Amino acid sequence: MNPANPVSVDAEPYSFDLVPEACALLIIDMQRDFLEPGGFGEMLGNDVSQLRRTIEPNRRLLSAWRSLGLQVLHTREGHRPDLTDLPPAKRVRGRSATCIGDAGPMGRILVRGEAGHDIIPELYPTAGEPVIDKPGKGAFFATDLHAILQNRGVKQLVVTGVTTEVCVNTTVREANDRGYDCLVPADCVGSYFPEFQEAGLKMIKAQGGIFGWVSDSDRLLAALM
Ligand code: TIU
Repeated sequence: MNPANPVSVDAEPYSFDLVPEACALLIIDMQRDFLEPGGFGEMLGNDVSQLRRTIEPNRRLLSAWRSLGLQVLHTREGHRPDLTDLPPAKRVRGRSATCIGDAGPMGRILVRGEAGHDIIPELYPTAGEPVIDKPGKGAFFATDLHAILQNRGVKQLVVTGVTTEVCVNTTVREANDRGYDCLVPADCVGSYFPEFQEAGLKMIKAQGGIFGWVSDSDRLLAALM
């Protein structure tokens, strides 16, 4: 593969011309707090086992990106230990018995530096892969993600991670408005709700790809490798 030449990825609503050197893999919030019991996802009343099917396809994609020497970035949703960046509205939303910042089995929920806030071991970042700590759902809000992507010549994003209709969709919409082409591999994103998984992907690719493209890891890897 020549990194400067586009490769055509079979996708909906039509094929995606991926330019490897300008296309980063952006893995959203594959944190223990969302994928393991006792974290934020479970605190919100969700069955976290729903998301675990995304781990293996993400691991394959990450391994391919690394072996090709392409760019990888990771994000983590969470807050400062003093919670000064946590909007009061976000803290009390859901009226659950435990809130962001409270102690849980994996440390304080959704707080930076705690075990639950960190990325799952299967997809752990390596040196040179930026980790973007974000206080909101979108990865561009109150972060330096856009600057890092611009400085590195990134124009396209393969967006994976959790959850499809929340942080993945919010980030794809933010990226689209900033001029990035986004491709979402369906098996590499997950929702606690099957109907939101389906709708979340449809919303991206409808209307001629209003926010981007949808494909899957097999089709993406077949084009790249
Ligand atoms: N609750 C839910 O589905 N998601 C989040 O709160 N954050 C992310 O999607 N990362």
